Amino acid sequence: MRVPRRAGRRTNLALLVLLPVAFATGWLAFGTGTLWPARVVVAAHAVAGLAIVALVPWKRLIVWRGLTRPGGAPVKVYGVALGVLVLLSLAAGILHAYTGPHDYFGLTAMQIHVGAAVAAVPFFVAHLVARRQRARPADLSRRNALRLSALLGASLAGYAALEGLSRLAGWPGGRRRATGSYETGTDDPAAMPETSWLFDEVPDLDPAGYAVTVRTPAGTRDVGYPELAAGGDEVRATIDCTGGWYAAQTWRGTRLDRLLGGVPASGVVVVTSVTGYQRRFPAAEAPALWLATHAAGRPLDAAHGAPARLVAPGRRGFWWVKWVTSVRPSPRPAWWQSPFPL
Ligand SMILES: Nc1nc2c(c(=O)[nH]1)N[C@H]1C(S)=C(S)[C@@H](COP(=O)(O)O)O[C@H]1N2
Ligand SMILES: [Mo]
Repeated sequence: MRVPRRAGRRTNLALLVLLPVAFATGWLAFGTGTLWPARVVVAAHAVAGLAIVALVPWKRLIVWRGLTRPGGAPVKVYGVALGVLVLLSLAAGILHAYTGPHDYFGLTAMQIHVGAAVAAVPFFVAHLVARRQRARPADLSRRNALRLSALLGASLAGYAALEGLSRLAGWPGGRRRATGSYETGTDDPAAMPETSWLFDEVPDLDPAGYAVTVRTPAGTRDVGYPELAAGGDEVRATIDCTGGWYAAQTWRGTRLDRLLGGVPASGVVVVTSVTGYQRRFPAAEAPALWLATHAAGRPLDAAHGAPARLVAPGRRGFWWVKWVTSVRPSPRPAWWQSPFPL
């Protein structure tokens, strides 16, 4: 089958917009911890993804035309690699969303989804360079805008149908949270996955010799484990890992404003782990952050941050610094950090 030229160009233009949108909304979803914004961002991500799926039959024809043209072997390889990675990412994303958090070849569907998307980026760039097109006035025509809107409308309807169906039919996807995560280990901390962002290893810390260094304008103080463990501040909060799982626990420990002797008038607090991992928070958030020693009435275990870890309700799991060694102010702004841990 042949694809009419103009339809081909429209398909390519739509993909040129949709692939970066899908990529960006995916990262945005990782940054969103509270439920209503997450619902919107995840829906946008899903709609972009389903619109790409809808274009696959068209793109297949364009790809076929390109591959049967003679010459240009490296360019063809980049293009095919891009196609394979995008299809892999789409498939893994859909599997995660509707069939539950399963492993494939030793990786979670979410890891494959994200990994394939990140790996596709250089091929996307190479493909754009190799198949460079000049912009034409007709690209931004009313007609093209209408067609893209129709495509997005149909994708939104498809997404709504899939969501409705997964709830009605009891598919695993119906149980996932607005962020896309599945419940694992609520009120049973031992059943929570032990998650490290990349390379941190669980340190072996003896509570007897353990203290958290708390620095305030008034001075520096080492707060030992007995004092931390006696903290009576309880909070019910949900840890939600970008890896695709969440768990609600009743955490107990000391609220950060109490630890700091009040809410700092301004500035930033840096919470640092024994491993060197750290996150920065606006100091005004101190009353909404906890240094927890207990979950579900039991001391934390080593993998989950013992002796003390941060509890940051409404923020994704990577903010919940484990094995905290210090809490201190910083002169640099809160946004002065990589949006995701590196
Ligand atoms: N020091 C340190 N803290 C960390 C991490 C880490 O790798 N190192 N991983 C973070 C991530 S990505 C998540 S989801 C949670 C996981 O907590 P858990 O292992 O108790 O489930 O801890 C966070 N705190
Ligand atoms: Mo995580």
